[in-house]
Amino acid sequence: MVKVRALRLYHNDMSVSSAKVRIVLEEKGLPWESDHINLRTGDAQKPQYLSLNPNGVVPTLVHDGRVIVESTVIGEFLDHAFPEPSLRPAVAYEAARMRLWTKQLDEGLHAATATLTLCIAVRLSHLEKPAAEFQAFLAKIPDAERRERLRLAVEKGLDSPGFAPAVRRLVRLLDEMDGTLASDPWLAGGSYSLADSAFTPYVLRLQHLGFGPFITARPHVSAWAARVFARPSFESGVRKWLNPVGVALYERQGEIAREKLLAIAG
Ligand SMILES: N[C@@H](CCC(=O)N[C@@H](CS)C(=O)NCC(=O)O)C(=O)O
Repeated sequence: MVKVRALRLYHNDMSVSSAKVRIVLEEKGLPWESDHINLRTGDAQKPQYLSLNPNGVVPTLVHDGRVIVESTVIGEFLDHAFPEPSLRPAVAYEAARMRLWTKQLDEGLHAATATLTLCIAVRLSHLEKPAAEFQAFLAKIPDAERRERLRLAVEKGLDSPGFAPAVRRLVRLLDEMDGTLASDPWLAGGSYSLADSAFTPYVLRLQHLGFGPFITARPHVSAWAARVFARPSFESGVRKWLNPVGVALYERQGEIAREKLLAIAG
């Protein structure tokens, strides 16, 4: 029996990177303490939080007083520190496949999903603010690339220069997933792994943001989504945290963006 020292997760209800870690915690049945960070009011940019996570993003895990950032790294840490049940395939080749999936998320897919979310939906909550308040919010974002992405999303919405490339990248992802899942039940091969837990909230986000027809058109992705959404870790790590007002906004705006999404996807 592994002794579980205190695990505290700084996270946000609707954040995909946070959900990614909550699923791992739930898959492993680990007890954890929640510290909810309100991203819209800028809690992540406050000095106290920045001292834990200098990037001003969620999630951050604190284990026994030690801080770990970056959701992919946190997932790997949890799997190493609490090996049962293992979320890393025992077969070396499958472990490599798992890493290639999670690497892609860190090297562009997360950014594409963030662009999609900001341009379709989140921009509306920033547009409601007085301009000076939004400028002050922007100025506090430590990373220049993220700052520019938000500025353009708020200013230009679906006409933001990053929007169409992000849609095309995410459609390509669904094609790649469908290809893999045509011959294997899980993304890395024969067993559920950190790749499946990581992509679960992203596919849900796509579903919320008008990508439903793209998912339905790919039968293997649809069947995989049904399987991961039916796991108990989805209920306790994702569904229970979803903010109904946020989901309704995403779905409404996703519907409005649908025509443009279909035109871009071709
Ligand atoms: N590479 C980071 C990305 C984290 C990230 O971008 N988190 C988003 C939420 S999903 C965030 O905190 N955004 C800050 C904001 O919206 O103000 C990770 O995987 O942990």
